[in-house]
Amino acid sequence: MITVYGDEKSGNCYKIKLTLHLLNIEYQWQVVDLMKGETRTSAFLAKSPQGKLPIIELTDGGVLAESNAIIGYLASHSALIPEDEFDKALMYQWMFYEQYTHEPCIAVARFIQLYQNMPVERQAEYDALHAKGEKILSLLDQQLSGNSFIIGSQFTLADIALYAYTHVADEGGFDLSHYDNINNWLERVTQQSGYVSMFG
Ligand SMILES: N[C@@H](CCC(=O)N[C@@H](CS)C(=O)NCC(=O)O)C(=O)O
Repeated sequence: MITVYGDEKSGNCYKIKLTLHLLNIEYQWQVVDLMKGETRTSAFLAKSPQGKLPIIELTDGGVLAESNAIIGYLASHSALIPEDEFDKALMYQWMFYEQYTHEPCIAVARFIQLYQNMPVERQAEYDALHAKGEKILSLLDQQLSGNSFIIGSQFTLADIALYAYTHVADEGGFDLSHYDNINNWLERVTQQSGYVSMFG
């Protein structure tokens, strides 16, 4: 059975859980509390030299890191990855966008607010992330105008990757109420067969 090492509040870890549930794959979840320094222990670093969550460990001992690589592995040959090569590339385009632009902004603002409880020394950074974050959310809202899902009519890994931190963006101080397309899309994601919530 696959073992997931993860922190329940982490959106990157939630991507793995959501994908496993959508695909009805059995797994066990090993809690690693990053706020207690459990990603820095020698036992964890032996599995994950970067000291980052999530990772998965396979029965043959293989370990995989990076949330979007993990969901790509789990979803191989499933309908979560388009067969059409251009659509597949569009899916990757949005998954790279999530990692390089969306996550470092939305997730970091959420980390400062939710995990760290707004330390004064990070206020300026938090404010700057908010200015960037509104642009990112506007772009996402625009992409979803006329599209049921991120790349069009098909629900793919790009939706899972972007859903993870968008649906909890309010915990980073973002007001999603005026992003109608995002809200309709968030709702559509919850209607996917096998959907599980972050703490479900
Ligand atoms: N690009 C990585 C990001 C991994 C990452 O930053 N993980 C955070 C939790 S969401 C972590 O483990 N932080 C612990 C630390 O930096 O000590 C991914 O998508 O998996």
